[in-house]
Amino acid sequence: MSSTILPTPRKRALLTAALATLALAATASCSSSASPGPAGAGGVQGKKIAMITGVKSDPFYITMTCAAQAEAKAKGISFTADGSAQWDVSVQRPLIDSVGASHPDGLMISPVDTEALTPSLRQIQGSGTKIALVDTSVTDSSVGITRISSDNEKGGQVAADALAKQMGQKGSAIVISVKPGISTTDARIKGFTEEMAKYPGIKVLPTLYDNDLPATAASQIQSTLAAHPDLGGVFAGNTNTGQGVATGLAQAGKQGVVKVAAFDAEPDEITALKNGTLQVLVAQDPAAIGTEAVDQLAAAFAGKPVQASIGTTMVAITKDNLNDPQIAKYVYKAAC
Ligand code: T6T
Repeated sequence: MSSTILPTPRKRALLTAALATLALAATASCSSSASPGPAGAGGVQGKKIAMITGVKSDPFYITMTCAAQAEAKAKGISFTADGSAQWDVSVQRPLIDSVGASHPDGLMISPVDTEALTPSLRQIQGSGTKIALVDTSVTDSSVGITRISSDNEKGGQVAADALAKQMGQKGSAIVISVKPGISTTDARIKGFTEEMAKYPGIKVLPTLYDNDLPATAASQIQSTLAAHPDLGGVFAGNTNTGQGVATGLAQAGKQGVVKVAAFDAEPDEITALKNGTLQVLVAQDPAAIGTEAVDQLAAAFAGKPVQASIGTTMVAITKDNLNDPQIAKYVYKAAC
């Protein structure tokens, strides 16, 4: 099987999987701020962008931050980045409020909830800061001058088709994700469950939520195996869930027996793909999300047109295409 790129006008493409293996290593830590580089084009030099990610230590957001930082430097824009210690409104809100009080020219943010943080974001926007919603978003469409993310519902559909194939279109499957109320992972679950309905031989069990804690996902997998010995497949909704599911299956001695499609492609997931604990990774392009967000904010600073919505590429990675350079570039970094 060979992977095929589906070219689309807006970099929204989904590569279907083939099979290969790639060794990937993460490198030294990513600095969380950068002073401007050479004079930026478009009169944006000296502008300030602050970034707040969903979880600071998450390689998805590290990869996004590294790219945003580089793009800001190239444009002569000051850049600072921070993120929650964990996926929690009560942790992210103080970060948002303190960044808001500094009145940056632009704020790139991945809100950890579609509703709870909207009042803070409205207040920041009202005081003149331009907001780019990156990866996750909020229900209130008046928040943000641009929204940049993967097509998460499509990613869930691809995970369903890939997992059904791995399972031989029969048996029980379960979705484990972070928590309800996250725009991205909710869309993945929607896409996955709707697509899986096309496979009558597969029974999808009720979704479990791990609060983005790998240890919780590991124990949930083991208790699911105890209750459903016929469990044949798992859809893991993001990096930490993919990590935890891999750990839980290894602890239960079920690597490769229970098939897994997981979102994202951080180093531990790549390791699990290589050792056969995970079978398919739906990788996003967080670097493109970060770069596009800086570009859109820079356009806004310069009074140029801004694209309200940008979809970025996703890639289905398996053991057989991991050596393909066109695929390898989508593996996330654990540091810049
Ligand atoms: O899957 C990504 C991101 O797209 C999602 O919104 C939250 O989880 C991740 O950050 C990976 O942990």
